[in-house]
Amino acid sequence: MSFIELSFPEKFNATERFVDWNVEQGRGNKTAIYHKDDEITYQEVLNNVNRTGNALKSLGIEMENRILLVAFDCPEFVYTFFGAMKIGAVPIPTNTMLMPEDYCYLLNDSRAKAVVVSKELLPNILQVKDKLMFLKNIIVVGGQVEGTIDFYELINGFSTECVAAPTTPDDPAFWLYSSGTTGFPKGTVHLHHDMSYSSELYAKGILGINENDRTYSVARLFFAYGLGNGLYFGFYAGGSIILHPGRPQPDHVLSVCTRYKPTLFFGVPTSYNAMLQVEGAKEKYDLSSIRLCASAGEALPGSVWKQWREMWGLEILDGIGSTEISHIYISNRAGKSRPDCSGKLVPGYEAKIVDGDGNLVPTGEAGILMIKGESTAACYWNKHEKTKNAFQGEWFNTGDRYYQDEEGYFIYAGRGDDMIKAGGIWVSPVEVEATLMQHPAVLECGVIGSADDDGLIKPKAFVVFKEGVTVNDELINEVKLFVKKTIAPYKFPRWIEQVDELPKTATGKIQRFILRQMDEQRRKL
Ligand code: 3UK
Repeated sequence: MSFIELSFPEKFNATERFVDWNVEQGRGNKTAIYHKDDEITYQEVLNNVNRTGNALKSLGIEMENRILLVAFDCPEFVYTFFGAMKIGAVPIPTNTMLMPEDYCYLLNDSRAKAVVVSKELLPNILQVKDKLMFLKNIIVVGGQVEGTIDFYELINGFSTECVAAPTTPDDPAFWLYSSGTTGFPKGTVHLHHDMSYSSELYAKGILGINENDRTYSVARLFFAYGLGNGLYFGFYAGGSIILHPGRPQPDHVLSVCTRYKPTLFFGVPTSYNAMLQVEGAKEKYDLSSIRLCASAGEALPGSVWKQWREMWGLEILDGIGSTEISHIYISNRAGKSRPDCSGKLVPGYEAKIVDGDGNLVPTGEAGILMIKGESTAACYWNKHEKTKNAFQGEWFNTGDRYYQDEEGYFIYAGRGDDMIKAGGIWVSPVEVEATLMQHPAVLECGVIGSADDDGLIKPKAFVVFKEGVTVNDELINEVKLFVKKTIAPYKFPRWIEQVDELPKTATGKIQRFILRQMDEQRRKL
């Protein structure tokens, strides 16, 4: 069966399905969220979600108004996400690692009327405050700051009852911004029915999630991957979720697993690899509660898959998903997973692999992967041309190159464009290049993704330096640091290779595919 249809009432509000439903099912006293020393029940979550919804309404937030969420993984994230949706408003979880200018763009592009921001991240917003055209309220989580609204001061005192806005299954529910090669990130508009589909098809269908599960995701809630793993899958099934703020350092992640005992663990290849490097991990930490591990965001190197199995006796299910499809649509299965392979189609989704003209390619040949499924976003906000390119009728163009073997397994064959996925996060080579160009020593440059010794992709720059510049380690480090400080730090080039010239087209465009070939040849030597 390729099509799985869920039925929705004419009026459907995702918060009622993911939050209220758990209390209706008798889980009011069950722990929904483990966060630091707190255990928060479903009844408490519902009360705070309702309070938040009512409080946002009191600020003048109406149906369809957007609210930007720049917060670490914490209960207030959950209250804002579901509270906003309950009143028909549209929360937009955003990357917490961006620069002030990035938030300026996101706030103006989305026209969010309010931002809910973790106190530590507030300076990023305040720095660009004068340029914000639509923002009216700054709500701060984690401490009082003059001139802003304290989250708990705002919501306390509001009723714990809140009638859901009369949304339909097809109303906008939340947005997530996704980066492309050129231009600004695109607001991906998800509808109220989308989370039910990805929960049903992937979380239930592939992981068999149920109310006894406890989820823990290394990928943060602001990623589409983390949002499902770390939040709404658990609530969909009436299970429990473990939230942990702070940077996901490998020893920290292992100690969270040991302490809170997740049954479903979600990582990205970079985090699995980093955990494998922790000395004496087997003696210090206990992962015996975990029944399944998943990986997504970038291809999982077979070597990491093997080492993890040897060390912990656990299989990692690699799967590919995207912000636009909400979550994973091709995945390995428990007991049948294969290294260096994304697995098979998740039942409920359809896939086709096509050539440049949109014709199907023969089995075994690589082409562009197109996906069809009910969790797919409606469009990119305010970006009609990009929407037309990516959302083609019912099909979504993933931009990934894949081939399928005789048994139906899908094997990743690289991106169809120049985008880099590093540590599971998008990096646009164009943005890194533009930043490098601002450094006084740089004449020209080209940026690609290059594999490190563990097979994980990171940005690498080929640079032509200006005449008269002395190129030594000091300068190289200075240039790297310059990028790290100018744009989000994870985007900086881990390697800089000096070249005399760059390969270009007749019209002067840098040919990154030739740089990739040069890089690969050099690695083989
Ligand atoms: C790449 C992979 C090879 C691929 C995501 C799970 O990563 C997620 O969403 P994004 O929008 O990026 C999507 C792109 O990332 N990719 C993701 N997983 C794999 N490449 N193997 C993989 N296993 O280029 C894809 O188009 O950031 C992942 C669930 C939800 C997600 N949003």
